[in-house]
Amino acid sequence: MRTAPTILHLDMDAFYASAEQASKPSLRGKAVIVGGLGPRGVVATASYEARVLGVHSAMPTAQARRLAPNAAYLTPRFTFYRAISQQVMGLLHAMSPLVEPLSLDEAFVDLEAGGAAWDEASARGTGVRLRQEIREVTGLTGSVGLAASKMLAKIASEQAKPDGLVLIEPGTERALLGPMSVRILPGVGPATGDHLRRAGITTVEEIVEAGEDEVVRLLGKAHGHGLYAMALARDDRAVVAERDAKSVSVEDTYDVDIHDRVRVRLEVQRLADRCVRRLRGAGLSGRTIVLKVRRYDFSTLTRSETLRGPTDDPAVVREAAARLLEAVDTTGGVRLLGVGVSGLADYTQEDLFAQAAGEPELPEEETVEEAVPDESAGQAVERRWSAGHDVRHSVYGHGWVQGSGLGRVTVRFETPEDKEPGRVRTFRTDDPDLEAVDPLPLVPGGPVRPSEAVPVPGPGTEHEGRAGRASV
Ligand code: TTP
Ligand code: MG
Ligand code: MG
Repeated sequence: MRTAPTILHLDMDAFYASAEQASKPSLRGKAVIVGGLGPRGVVATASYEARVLGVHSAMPTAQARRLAPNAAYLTPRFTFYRAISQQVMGLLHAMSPLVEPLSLDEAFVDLEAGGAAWDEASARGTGVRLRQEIREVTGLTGSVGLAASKMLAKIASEQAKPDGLVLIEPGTERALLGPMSVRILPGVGPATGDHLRRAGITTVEEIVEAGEDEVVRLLGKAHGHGLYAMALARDDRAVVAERDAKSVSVEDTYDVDIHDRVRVRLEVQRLADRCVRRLRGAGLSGRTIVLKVRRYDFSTLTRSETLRGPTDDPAVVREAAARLLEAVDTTGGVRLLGVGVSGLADYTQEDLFAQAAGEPELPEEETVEEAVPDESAGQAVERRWSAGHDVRHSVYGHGWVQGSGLGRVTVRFETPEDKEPGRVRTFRTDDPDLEAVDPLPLVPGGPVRPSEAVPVPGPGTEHEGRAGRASV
């Protein structure tokens, strides 16, 4: 293990909610909840003002409404968040060639690889500068952890939240970890935590005291050894640049195009099962499920869904692939289908026992739909305006949808540059002066859309796909 705290972990603060607050002056300092707003919706995230009221990610939105009835409830705008994410990742890439993104708002950076830092002082200076740059470029705050290993860097950024920086001095790791809950260790989710607790182990120290043999007896060989090493703060995992991340995938080309939707579904299920067999065979699990479809006209598309944690559970992969397929039009016929899993983890899963991976991400961006003729009735269906999405009125200018229903839509007219909350006006949902538009940049001149198509880790182009182990 290295002796200087030169592994940096960055995580943006209340990412989706902060982006919305930066975008909408009237919501700054207020409880903001971003998530699915339908009856079965879940909270994606809550602003820190809403967390005080007990609202948190993955909570049913209905429950959040009881806890925070006066909060602003918004549907997510993934394209907007992705654009901000790219700006942040760009700053990280400028520091080092070794950047390992974990999600839109989170990444590890090896500062030594870029020569950006070599000791404690230079590491701290780099972290401080990064936080300033993020604020200047995106208008948002991110928290930084610095340590000699990935595990500790991530713990440090968690401690730094919100809007802070924590550096863990090499040599102090074990003393720091000892009294912490076992849940702090990667690979210990609720189920593994319970399992250990029933054996009388609740803190990291108690794992060490129990001894390696006992931990292996409780959790099995692969995970037991790994977890015991983590408890001793031994974590040699390297920061792996995105381009080195491997995927496992399988695909089939059909002699005759498949037209039958039921058959297409069946094939996707079979491919999902085959993909999981390979994944397991390589001792891997992954977070991102990818579906590839080549249509009769050779147009090829990939769709992907990132789960909460890595999985190698066939049911989870099958369900995700089926969900992705639902969004793909296959009416003209299908020549090729593929299923892949990427975002691979090779030593541990989010939760060894529970595999909390079944949670789907929120559905792709709900966009404001233009009037669509209702074929059955021959009438126009009411235009739908999603809460939180940006609009433009030909007279009043730029604003966002505060709410809609009963044929009315309420818009607050304000832009990210405004210092004061803007005015609210109500219109008929079919008002021709009102149109859906892209969000405005948070910082003047900044982008609002991802600069290029986000590379989707797709199933390999080789015949049977690739299988590989993320290099460690
Ligand atoms: P997180 O980094 O876990 O959370 P956060 O950025 O909202 O808050 P903080 O880091 O300050 O604790 O997740 C990043 C984004 O990912 C989050 O803003 C929304 C999304 N997300 C979900 O959609 N569902 C979830 O269950 C979680 C945890 C996050
Ligand atoms: Mg975050
Ligand atoms: Mg995060």
